[in-house]
Amino acid sequence: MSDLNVVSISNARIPADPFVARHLIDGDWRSSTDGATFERVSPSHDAVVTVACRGNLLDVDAAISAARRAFDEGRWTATTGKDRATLLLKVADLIDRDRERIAFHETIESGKPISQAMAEIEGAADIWRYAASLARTLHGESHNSLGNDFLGLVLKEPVGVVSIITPWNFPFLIVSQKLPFALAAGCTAVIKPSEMTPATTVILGELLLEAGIPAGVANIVLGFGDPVGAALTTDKRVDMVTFTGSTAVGKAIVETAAGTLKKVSLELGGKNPQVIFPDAELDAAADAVVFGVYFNAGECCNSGSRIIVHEDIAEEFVARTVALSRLVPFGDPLDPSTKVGAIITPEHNNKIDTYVQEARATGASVPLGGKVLEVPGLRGRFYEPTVVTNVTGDMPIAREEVFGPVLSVLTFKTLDEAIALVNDADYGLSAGVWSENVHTCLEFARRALAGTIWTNTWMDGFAELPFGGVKQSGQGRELGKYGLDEFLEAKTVTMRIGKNRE
Ligand code: TXE
Repeated sequence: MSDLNVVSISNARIPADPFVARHLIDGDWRSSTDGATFERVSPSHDAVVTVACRGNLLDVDAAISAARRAFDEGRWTATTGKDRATLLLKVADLIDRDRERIAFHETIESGKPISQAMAEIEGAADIWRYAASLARTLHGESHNSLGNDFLGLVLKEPVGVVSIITPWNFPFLIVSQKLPFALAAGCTAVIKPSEMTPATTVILGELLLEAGIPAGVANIVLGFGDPVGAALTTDKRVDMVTFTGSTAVGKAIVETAAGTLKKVSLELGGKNPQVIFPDAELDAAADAVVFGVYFNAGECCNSGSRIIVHEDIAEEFVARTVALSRLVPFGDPLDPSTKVGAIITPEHNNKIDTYVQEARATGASVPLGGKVLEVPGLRGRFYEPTVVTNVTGDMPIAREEVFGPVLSVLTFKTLDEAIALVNDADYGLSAGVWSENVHTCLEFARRALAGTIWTNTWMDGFAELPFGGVKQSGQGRELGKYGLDEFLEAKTVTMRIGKNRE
């Protein structure tokens, strides 16, 4: 452990009183009908940081009724794009105003470093602003080439009531990739944040009320997948479910939503490869690999957890990666210098370790890390930055989402072999290529099966560009104009016109 860069304990402290999180239903903050609550314990300090109301079926029913009423009465749909944009921009300004408070709660609930939480909140504000621009430019089509007797209109109408179910790894960012687009489209919503990280969605609810959102347009129900999440996918008054989380729950949602044939949009897991060619700018590639695998402690659907490196440079590239990994500050998430914080739960820390030990037992080598990390002064759960080499394509560590700070290294000889390794996966979220040859990059971009391709970079995201997966990484897209389209239906109006009407 001594050769790792461990940040022990910062001066920042966990508050003595936990954050109290209630449901937001029809414009009011409410406790659960049965008074039940649950606690969230900080992953880094082992202290209760949030006490949240534990939703039940009556709470879900009240929230869906409110969202349905708000939609059907036109409380939101009847507003102009300008009005919606004005509200979204106000929310963005309030997010900026409160970013330190939001980032602090995001950090103490999730264990992510405070500097990265701040960047996440700033990115989220930018997305709210981008969605405001879409609210003002939303339009349909007219078709005047149907002959003299007909005019065709395609109206873009809101889908209706949307259930938004989010995970714990980027709680504020992910709700911001969904809700502002739903609101820009004219939908109303019921949001269920992860039971691990409810606080920042509740703070968003406060900001929505302060910005003047009408009652019932955005509701929040706190609690667990069973019963809250599940009820939000089966109720026939809900028109669409948008979900980010595990592939297993995504599949379950497709089944439960099928009963009422709801529209379902899913952003699920990934096992994202980066292919490194010998002509790549290796310093930049190594930097990006280290960032890509340790960012958010690897608890990231876009984690660059699978490196496929040309065999001529594999030894040198692994040596650089290991050396850089030793420099990354791991430890107390509240210290501004920390780059990698705590793991979400003790169970998840054990799961990460199991992947590493299984790989070791079946022939892989572990030149760096490979065990639970002790951080002096903290009673939390951390995992060492870990590099695993001699990995083969059939090992679980190369195929499944580890969701931890663990890099698997495979090697290749030819472009065809690299593409075959990339595409031999159940997932297809993102993939990267490092080469100074533009033809290599373009061929890779066209042949790799993934929703996003990065060439000579990793994990850069823009509100303007769509994000989502192919294969078992999901369906539908977030962000960009595609992110708005998810929440719209096309309605065709065929008009008979002109003199020959009778
Ligand atoms: O996710 P879940 P978890 C992966 C990652 C991680 C694993 C488990 O590998 O280790 O998933 O994480 C709600 N109907 N990702 O357990 O269970 C739940 O309450 C409706 C990848 O946290 O999928 C939470 O709000 N909803 C991912 C949300 O679903 C249900 C991000 C996500 O929980 C439900 C997070 C049900 N039956 C984890 N069961 C990514 N794409 O980045 C649970 N939920």
